[in-house]
Amino acid sequence: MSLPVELAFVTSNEHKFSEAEEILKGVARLRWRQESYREVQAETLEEVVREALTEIPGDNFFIEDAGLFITALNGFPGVYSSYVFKTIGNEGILRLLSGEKNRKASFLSVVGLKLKGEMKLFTGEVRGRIAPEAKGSEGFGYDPIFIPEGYDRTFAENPQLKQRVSHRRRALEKLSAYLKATHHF
Ligand code: ITT
Repeated sequence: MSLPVELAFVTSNEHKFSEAEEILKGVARLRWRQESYREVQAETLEEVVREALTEIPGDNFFIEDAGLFITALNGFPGVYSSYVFKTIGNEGILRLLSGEKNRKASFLSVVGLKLKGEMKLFTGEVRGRIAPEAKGSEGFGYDPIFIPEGYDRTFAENPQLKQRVSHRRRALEKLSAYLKATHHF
């Protein structure tokens, strides 16, 4: 029996790395390349990921870019999620939505794989809504204000649920299926 493929996850975010390690258990041996890379200004996560994949040196690694897309704000913060989180944060998002009835939002994840010189993208989405107030202390980023569809607690209150239904889980499941199907492991 062949050993699982060894893959590096290039990310500066330790939470993302532990989520991925858990999801890819048995399919890939994950190594953490704790690096941040330049993200171009683009209108979609796919473009950001494609561009970054061509710039990051090395082979047999993947990256993942995520964003929170809020319907009432026409998809904002979307590709600007990182900057918006650093500047106005969860409280700022809640202020922007104060008095707004439509609280629909989605998390999107785009995983970009470079394996044996070939590039491949996998996407995942989880729909939900923005909570009336920030709740919970697990997870990271926008987790305290995001409630997945069909539930009433935030990702930060229920990390086990996040692991099951998240955008990242869905994108990484596709990566996992690809690795299995192409016998790269
Ligand atoms: P990288 O080094 O992998 O880029 P990052 O933390 O910069 O790590 P992203 O650019 O993908 O990650 O994330 C954009 C923003 O969205 C950032 O502020 C994150 O905190 C937030 N975010 C990403 N995934 C999230 C998740 O699963 N739950 C909550 N917030 C998330």
